[in-house]
Amino acid sequence: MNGAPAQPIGAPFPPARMASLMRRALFLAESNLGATAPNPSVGAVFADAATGEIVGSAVTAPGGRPHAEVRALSQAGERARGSVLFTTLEPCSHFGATPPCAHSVAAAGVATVVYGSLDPDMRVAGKGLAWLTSHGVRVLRGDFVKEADWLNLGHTLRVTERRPFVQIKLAVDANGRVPSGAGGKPVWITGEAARAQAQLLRARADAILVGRKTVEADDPELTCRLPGLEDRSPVRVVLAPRCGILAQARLFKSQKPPVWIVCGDSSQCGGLTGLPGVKVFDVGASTAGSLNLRLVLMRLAAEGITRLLVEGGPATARAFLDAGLADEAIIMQSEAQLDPAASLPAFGSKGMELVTSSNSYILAARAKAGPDTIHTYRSTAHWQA
Ligand code: AOF
Ligand code: ZN
Repeated sequence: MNGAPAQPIGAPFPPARMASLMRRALFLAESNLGATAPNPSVGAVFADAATGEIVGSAVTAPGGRPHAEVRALSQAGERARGSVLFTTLEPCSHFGATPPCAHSVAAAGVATVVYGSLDPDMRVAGKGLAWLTSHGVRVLRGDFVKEADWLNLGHTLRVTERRPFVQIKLAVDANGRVPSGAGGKPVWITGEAARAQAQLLRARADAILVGRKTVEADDPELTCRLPGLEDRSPVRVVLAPRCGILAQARLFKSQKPPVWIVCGDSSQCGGLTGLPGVKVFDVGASTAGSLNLRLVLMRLAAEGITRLLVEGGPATARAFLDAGLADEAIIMQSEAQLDPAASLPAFGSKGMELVTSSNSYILAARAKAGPDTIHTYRSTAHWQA
C-alpha cells in the first residue's frame, strides 16, 4: 500500500491522524517500561471524534495500577463521551485490583476503541474487545501492531512462556572485541552518549542480570544513574551457580534496588543470605555445575519480572544466545581498538557473528550515539522486517 499505514474501513480520522494518535499511545507506553511490572506498560489516548484533538492521555501507573485507560479517562472527563480511544493493548475485562477498563470505557460512552496488541492474559484474551463490541463500542485494530506487540513482549512472554523478555546489551570495540576483564573495575569502551543509552536500557528493565565473574571483575553498582531516573533502577540479579560472591562487593552497599542471587546450591551462600535487601534463589545446578537458564528465567518471571536486561559478561550473554533465550541484542560499538592481549571476541569464540550473521536475528535499527554506533538486533521469532 505504498508504505501507507493499513487503514480499516470506517476509520474515524484520516490515515495520518490515525497513525499519529497511535504513535502517541506507543510513546506513552514506552515511557513506563520497567516501572509497571508485573503489569504491562500501556499507553492510552482519547481523541475528540470531531476534531481529533487529544482530550486525555496516560500510561499505566508505576507499580502497574491504575491502568492507562482509567487514568486517561479521568483526564478526559465528560469529553470521553463519543470520543475515540487509542490504546496499545486490548482494554482489560477482568475484575482484578481495579474494575475492568473495558467496562469503564463502555460506560463512559466512548464511541470507538483502536487497539494495538491483543492481551494474552487468559483473564482478558479477547473478552475485553468482546465486552466493548457488545456494549455498542466500535473496535478497530490500529496502526503499528508490530511495534505494540514488541512493547508488550515482556507481558506476553511472561504469560505465554512464563519467562521475561530478554535483552542482551554488550559494548564492543571496532573489531567486535570486549575487555578481558581483569582490572577490578569497568573498562569503558563507548562514549558518554552510548553510556546514557545503556542507562536508559536499565531504566526500562525490571531486572538487570550479570554473571558472578562480572561482579568480581568490575565490581559494578548496576543502578540507573540518569538524572531524574535514579528511582527506575531495576532489581539486580547475579547468576552464581556456586555462589562465592564476596559480601564486600559494591552491589551490597545499597539495599535498594534489591539484589537477587540465583544459584544452584544455596548452602554455599551462607554469608549473603542475611544481608538486607538480598534474596537467594536456588534453582538447582546441572551435573556440570551450570544453571539451567530457562529455570532461572521462570523463577524471575514468577517473581514478577517481565523485562530482563543481561549486561554481562560475554560468557553470560553467549549462554543466553546459545539457549535461544535472547529476544534482543543491543550492540554498542566504539571506533576504538582494544589491545588484543587484553580483550576477547564478543560472545565468546564466535564473536559478533553469532548475532549479526544469524538467521535468528534481524537488524531492526542502527543509530549513532556520539562517535559510537548502536546496532539493535531482534529475534525473528518476534520481529519481522
Ligand atoms: C489494561 N490497561 O494499563 C494494563 C493492563 O492485576 P491487575 O488487576 O492490575 O491486572 C493486570 C492485568 O491487566 C495484566 O495481566 C494485563 O492483562 C492487564 N494490564 N490492562 O487494560 C493497562 N496494565
Ligand atoms: Zn485495565
